[in-house]
Amino acid sequence: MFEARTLDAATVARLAERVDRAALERHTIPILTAEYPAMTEGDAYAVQAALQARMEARGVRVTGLKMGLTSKAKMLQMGLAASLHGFITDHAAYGDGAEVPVARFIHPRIEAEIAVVTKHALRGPDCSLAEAAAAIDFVLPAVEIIDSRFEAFKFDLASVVADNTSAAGYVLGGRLRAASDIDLLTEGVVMNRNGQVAETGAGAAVLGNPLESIAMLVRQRAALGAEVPAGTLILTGGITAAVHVAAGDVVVVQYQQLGSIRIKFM
Ligand code: OOG
Ligand code: MG
Repeated sequence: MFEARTLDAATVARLAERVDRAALERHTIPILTAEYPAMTEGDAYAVQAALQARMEARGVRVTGLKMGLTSKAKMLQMGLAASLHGFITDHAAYGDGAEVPVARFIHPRIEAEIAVVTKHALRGPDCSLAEAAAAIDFVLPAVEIIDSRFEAFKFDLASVVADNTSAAGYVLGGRLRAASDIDLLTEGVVMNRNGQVAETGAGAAVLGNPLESIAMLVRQRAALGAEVPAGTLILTGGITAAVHVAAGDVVVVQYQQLGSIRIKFM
């Protein structure tokens, strides 16, 4: 699924450090393919894993997994037509009503997503939509905060995978629902910023069905020799294009049946 790796272990470690430092120091860096044009997606997931190890070594806790570039709106916005995955952490995990300092980020954007928590492990290169559906414990709404470490929020696939798919934080809220109580395809979302509708969409924007995003995550993890354990929080990807946020912005994301999430950026 991912092209073979071309970078040696020392280079992988150096690129992980470069991305990590940019996030910690909140400054942008050139895309990694500027220096390593032949870098593959396989290399990029190795850098992402090295980045995760660095973060965990200083006490950051991985709280789940995320899919990205799963909707046409996001693919068009970023100019990339392939879905990818990364990890999310407790570093900037917030609840409904949170006041989020924008100084924690470089040039943050937000995305309205449907999230799930699994009750069974999922594994294998052939994971189906039905298997994904059967593994869901409950569904909940999530707003992801993304923040590219790359200049002008522009990147190619290998660079953004290495940068942990721009993951920077997330806000959970709304209400938990059994998957059987929700039609994930028609679940509507309205993103308001400062009292104005910024984006609207429905669950089917995510790969035709957010469950397909979960199945694809499992297949991608399988290609890397990993599974998705029971109890994993999964963000299935932005339904609409991402929206810029700045200090003073108040965002309210309303979901049809999953409740709403309010965030104030400070
Ligand atoms: C990459 C991450 C995209 C999503 O939900 O589509 C993503 C990016 O656009 O910076 O998280
Ligand atoms: Mg996202």
